[in-house]
Amino acid sequence: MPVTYIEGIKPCQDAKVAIVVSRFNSFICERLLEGALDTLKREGQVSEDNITVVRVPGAIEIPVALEALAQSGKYDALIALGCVIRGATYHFEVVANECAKGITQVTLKNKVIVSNGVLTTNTIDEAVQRAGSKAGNKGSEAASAALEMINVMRQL
Ligand code: INI
Repeated sequence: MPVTYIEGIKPCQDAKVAIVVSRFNSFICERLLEGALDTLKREGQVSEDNITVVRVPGAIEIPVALEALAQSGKYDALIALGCVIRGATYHFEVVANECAKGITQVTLKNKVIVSNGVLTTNTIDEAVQRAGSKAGNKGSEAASAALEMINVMRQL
């Protein structure tokens, strides 16, 4: 018996994708959004008509918006984009952990792909590095993972 391999390619022209992006630290989050949109369109060949962007105040609000989008049943994948910076808040752990926990809950409860592009960094400089400079663009990576997973899930 040959081994069965299930793996995803990236192009996904018919995919419907929603992105939830935080306004907090918007100078970083907007770069993540640019990266995600570029990857969805260029790598995934996803039509602009099939992409929805939802803006929320901060990382804490990301999971509830994801939950509503997941419940709508309209999307093949969701992408979460945000930025939590340790130096900027005393409740870094609360914001970062609750956001991450909520994202995992939404994806497992609804069996919908939620790609996590929420940066959690020690400094603003680390965030800048991951938002389109020397450490790449986490939004683009999240979009790429979403595309791959859409094609994986369609085979499962
Ligand atoms: N939200 C973020 O997305 N990033 C942060 O770094 C942050 N800090 O520093 O506090 C942050 N706080 C706001 C939070 O996400 C909620 O919007 C707010 O608490 C209202 O519910």
